[in-house]
Amino acid sequence: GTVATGSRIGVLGGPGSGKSTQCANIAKHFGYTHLSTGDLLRAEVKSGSENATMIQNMMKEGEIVPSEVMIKVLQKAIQDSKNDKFVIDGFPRSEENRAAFEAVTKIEPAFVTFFDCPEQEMERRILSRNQGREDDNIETIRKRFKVFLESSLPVVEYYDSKGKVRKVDAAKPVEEAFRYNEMHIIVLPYLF
Ligand code: UP5
Repeated sequence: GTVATGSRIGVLGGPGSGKSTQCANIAKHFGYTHLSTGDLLRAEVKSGSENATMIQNMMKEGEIVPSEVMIKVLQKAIQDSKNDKFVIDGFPRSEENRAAFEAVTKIEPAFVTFFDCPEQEMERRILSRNQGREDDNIETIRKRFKVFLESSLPVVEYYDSKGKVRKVDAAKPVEEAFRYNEMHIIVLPYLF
């Protein structure tokens, strides 16, 4: 692989912390491509590709789909976007995800925005979302929280040890949480 240029921003945070909402804002205001890993997987399920059933079953259980599957899906979306500025929403979800993605693509995010939100608020948001997602039931939500704490938080800790984490108070209303992001993108345009 080659080391591509451009801005890469990773967005991590628990289920319902507001990642997708804010990534859509960032994309719209700053010309980034929003790579929603959850949406990409839901599109795979719909398309009925060879991995569709496996992905669907894993998402129903709140489990992390294998790195090689997710990386292929992401690489395709990156190529299709024809943009070198992108926000990666909701990936990597485990240290294994992260190491595999960096090894395969040579892409490391310039910085990572961490959406910090109390579990109670995340649960409230997901339960009031009502978009028919198969994983938006209380049982699966609890599993998603567990996976987040056990597997995804260590990724945030890893990036934090490299001084790359920008923490957002994601419990704030949408507009306020966005202004915090905006400031960091303007002030810290890490390009590499
Ligand atoms: N809302 C948003 N911001 C708000 C705010 N500031 N105040 C009040 N309300 C706010 O928001 C959730 C809801 O809250 C919405 O109704 C919104 O209007 C409101 P959203 O922006 O969707 O939050 P987000 O953090 O994106 O929540 P989501 O539930 O989508 O996050 P998950 O990380 O759980 O879901 P995702 O779709 O990324 O992944 C689903 C599954 O796919 C995973 O569980 C896993 O099984 C699989 N997956 C992988 O295996 N690997 C991957 O790399 C990615 C996904």
